[in-house]
Amino acid sequence: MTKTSGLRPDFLWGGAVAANQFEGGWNEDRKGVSIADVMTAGTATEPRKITDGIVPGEYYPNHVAIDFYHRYKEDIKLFADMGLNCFRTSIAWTRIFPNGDEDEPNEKGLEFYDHVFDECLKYGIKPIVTLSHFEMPYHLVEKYGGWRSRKVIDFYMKFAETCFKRYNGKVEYWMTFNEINNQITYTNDFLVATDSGLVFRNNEDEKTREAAMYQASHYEVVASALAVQLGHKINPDYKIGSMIAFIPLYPATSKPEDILFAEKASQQRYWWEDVQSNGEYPADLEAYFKRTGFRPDITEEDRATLKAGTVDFIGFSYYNTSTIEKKADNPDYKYVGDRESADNPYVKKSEWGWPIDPTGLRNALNYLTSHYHKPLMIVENGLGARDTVEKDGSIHDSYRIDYLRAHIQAMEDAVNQDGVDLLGYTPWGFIDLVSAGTGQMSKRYGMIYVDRDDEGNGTLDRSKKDSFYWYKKVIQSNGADL
Ligand code: P53
Repeated sequence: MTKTSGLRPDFLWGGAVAANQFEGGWNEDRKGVSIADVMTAGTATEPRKITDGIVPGEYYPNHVAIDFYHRYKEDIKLFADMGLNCFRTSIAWTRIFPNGDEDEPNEKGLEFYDHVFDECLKYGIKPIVTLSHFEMPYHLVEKYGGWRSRKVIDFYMKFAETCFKRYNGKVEYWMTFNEINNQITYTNDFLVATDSGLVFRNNEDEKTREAAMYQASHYEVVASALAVQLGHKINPDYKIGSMIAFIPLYPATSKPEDILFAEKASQQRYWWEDVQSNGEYPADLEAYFKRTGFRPDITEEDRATLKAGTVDFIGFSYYNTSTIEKKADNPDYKYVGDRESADNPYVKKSEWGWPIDPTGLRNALNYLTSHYHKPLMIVENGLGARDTVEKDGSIHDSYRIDYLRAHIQAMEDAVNQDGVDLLGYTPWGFIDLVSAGTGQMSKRYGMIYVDRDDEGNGTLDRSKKDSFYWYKKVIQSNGADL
């Protein structure tokens, strides 16, 4: 008998990217400027700048990215060669509505995704589409303050409706917002700008940022719930999911306060999923709003919308765990992100400081299943690492294979031993692309190499790394041959 992985026979094996990090063609065929288009390049320690519009002389790595816009045919052929049966990408909002508040969509932008999806389907690759992945129109940021404004719900809905109708018959799986919960770290300029178009240029204090984050988040979960309902009306077979950045939070010690803190911090980090999956705000957040006097604009009608628009599945990214500590100056058990973190001596870290913890993925799958009881999809996972190209052009990325193998094994354990209902696995940046967090090319996740460096030099030629051949074999065996 041949070995089987225990994964469902129709398991979705793919790879994931986002339009702004890999398409390029940033101002072609009437595409508008997105929030990602005004971000410069940074490093592991130096943050990307968010400039006030496009500033001449600055380098914006997402403008050309890896030029998928002009190379999609050859690229999709490579994806097919790898054996993918699905491909997760996003639709650049600014290709469809360049400013975000137009009445009519841009036909050229719509055509581009027709071509991309048709090309995928030709090879039996199912597109899995995120509507909003860090690329809201910059015009909406400037004119409306991003998702601070309720009006943005209508603009988003117009975009969603246009996509749901146009790609009916081509796309079955959708996600409404990418990593909607990154903004819990509202102290970080990048994370609130990419999630919600919140830009703070006047050194706003933490309270102001926090209030803006909760308001923006509320409008987003309402928009998500409306999109779920509308999508199902347009095509009852659509599977529409949420997408959160899942980072299991470990207590630094067994001190009771640390254990409680891990729980309280998870509540703060994951309430978006409670709303999108369960259709209502969790008790601890309602209590927090009361206690602190935050009063987001949440109407009774909004609450009914949330209840009626719960998601069909949960998409999530998993890269690492985080270990946190209840510090003495944190009586309110507040969790923002980095500043509560503690060292974990039991896990190694990547060059960019991200802990490497495959067991954490099994933990994530268990947590999500026991909290929400919905089918799950791992829509991002991977290792950002520097690669060396040998004289003969080969790339021996055994570190990446080791990372992916251990994580796939953990996910199979979760399915076989824990009964998790898992739809698919799409490792992040399976073709090298621009890092979101740093804007670098050198932080590579790919199994396909792209010849481009952090300054924008290189031929943009594609080549296969060792991991390409390895992953192909994994897919062919439906995960049995790791
Ligand atoms: P990069 C923060 C925390 C977790 C995931 O990230 C994150 C971020 C933002 O940096 O982003 C997701 O490129 C995101 C992708 C991103 C990927 O993880 O910073 O959905 O767009 O590229 C990896 O190494």
